[in-house]
Amino acid sequence: MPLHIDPLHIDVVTLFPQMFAAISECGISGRAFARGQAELQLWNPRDFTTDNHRTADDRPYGGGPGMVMLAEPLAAALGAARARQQGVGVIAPHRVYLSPQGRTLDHALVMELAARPGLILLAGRYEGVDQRLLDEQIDEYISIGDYVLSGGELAAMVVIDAVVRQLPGVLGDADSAQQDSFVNGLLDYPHYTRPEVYRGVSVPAVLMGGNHALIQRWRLQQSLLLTRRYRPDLLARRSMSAAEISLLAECRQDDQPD
Ligand code: 9D3
Repeated sequence: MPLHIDPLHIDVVTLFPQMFAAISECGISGRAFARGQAELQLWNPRDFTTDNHRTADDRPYGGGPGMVMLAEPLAAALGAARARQQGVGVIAPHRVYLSPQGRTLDHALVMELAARPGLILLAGRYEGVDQRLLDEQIDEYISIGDYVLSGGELAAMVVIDAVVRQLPGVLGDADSAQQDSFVNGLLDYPHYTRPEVYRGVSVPAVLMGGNHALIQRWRLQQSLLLTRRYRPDLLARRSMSAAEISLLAECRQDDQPD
């Protein structure tokens, strides 16, 4: 076992650095940052303004609603982030702008990001960012789905949470990332814990029997049935083994999970 693995270096440029306490101080990602498996640095473009009002945005040329983030404070903040990464040995950090126009985040993209030595994430506010800054400084645009957020921060946190849990050593053997749903291309099976009977509803008998081969078979069958019902698109993108086909065929109509 290696004594220490290079941390993933993450820098975020944001007008709301306080929001990132949600991932830096809590849960699995919080523990990964505390252990030094990943490193998070936050840069506020307002700290790189030069006027008395610390102006970070202005009205759009051509008119229209809302405000646009100024290129210069963002360029200065991104430059500080890049210099910081180069100082820890990341020669060319991957620069991401969180944007509704971006490539939609999925497991494959999460794994691509987790394999990089360093990430710089730019979270926008208002209507967006001056296009010249994006053209000059950004490698990839990423969206987290087709709905409107108030800014890029929550999207950046989604990306960071999903990426950090894939880093080697972040999850214990028990809930290894290999067992996560979407790794095998299926939805998760249902889970049960005490009590054995809750409001008159029993835990499925197979889970109480202690036959681990049978339990494994039941769980895979539940995953297949749930995926067929709720996410047939996932099944279509994935090849099926003979064993899986027969597990699905076993309960064509009845015995379906909710
Ligand atoms: C409602 C305003 N929109 C049309 C005029 C443009 C718009 C600007 C800024 C829409 C959203 C945002 C803020 N969103 C993000 O920064 C964002 C986002 C999102 O809204 N949905 C999904 N993924 C992402 S990543 C960044």
